[in-house]
Amino acid sequence: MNAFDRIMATRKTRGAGFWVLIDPDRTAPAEAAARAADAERAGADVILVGSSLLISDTFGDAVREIRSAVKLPVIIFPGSTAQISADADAILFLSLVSGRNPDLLIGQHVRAAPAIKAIGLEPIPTAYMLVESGTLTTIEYISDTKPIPRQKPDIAMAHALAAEYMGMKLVYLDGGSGAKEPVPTEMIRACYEYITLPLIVGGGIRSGDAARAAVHAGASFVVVGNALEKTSGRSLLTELADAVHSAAPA
Ligand code: 1GP
Repeated sequence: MNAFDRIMATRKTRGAGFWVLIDPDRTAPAEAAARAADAERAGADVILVGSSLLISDTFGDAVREIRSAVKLPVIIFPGSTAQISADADAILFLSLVSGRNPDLLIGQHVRAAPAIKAIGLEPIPTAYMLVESGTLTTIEYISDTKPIPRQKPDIAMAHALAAEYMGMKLVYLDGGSGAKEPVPTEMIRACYEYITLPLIVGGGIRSGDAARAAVHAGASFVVVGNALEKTSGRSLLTELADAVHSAAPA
C-alpha cells in the first residue's frame, strides 16, 4: 500500500490521524529517531520530517535514522528542494496556494519533480494554506507571503475549493510552527463543509483539547511539532493521540 492509501486507511479506522512533526534543525538524528519511536508507541499515525528553514546539514541522516526506528509512514514536509530523501515513504508535494509567490506555487516544484521521480519517492499533491496565527512565523517570513486573515473563512474556503478543482489530494491549513493561536475552528469547519478533500490542520496545537477541537471542526489529520519539543513529550504525546483518535467531526 502506498503512503497516501495508508494515511487514508488510518483516517477510516481511527476517525482522524495524529501526525508528529520532527524538525531536523532542532533535533539531532539520533534524538529524532528516539522521538519518532516514542511517537509511534504513543499512537501517532505519521512522522513528518521537515523545516521551513534548514540551517543544519543533517536532513538526510535524520530521515534515515527515523526510517529505521519506526514502521509508520515517514513523510517529508519540505521547506525547499533541499529536503528530498529516498529514505522517506512520501513527500507532501506542497503548493503554497494561499500566497502569490510563484516560486512556492510552481517554481521549486519544477526543480524538484525530476529528482523525486528519479529516486522513486511518492509525491502527495497538497495545497498548503498559511493562516494568520497571532505572530510572525518563520514560514510567513521565509515564504514572503501573506497568511489568510483569521476572521476570513470565506477566503480559506475559496482557496480550498480551487485546490480541489486543481486536483490536489489534501489541503493543509497551517498556522505555521510555533503559531500563537491554532487555526480557528470556524475556518476549519467552513472548509470541511465546503470541499470534499481531507484537511490537515497544524500550527500552535499544544493540548488534547486543541487537537480535539480541530477534529470536531473537520480536521482529518492533526499535526503537532513544537509542543512536543519542549517537554520530554511522552505524556503529551499520549494525550494528543487519544484526543485525535477519540474525537469525530461534530
Ligand atoms: C507547522 O503544522 C506544523 O507547520 C506544526 O506546528 O510546531 O506549532 O506544532 P507546531
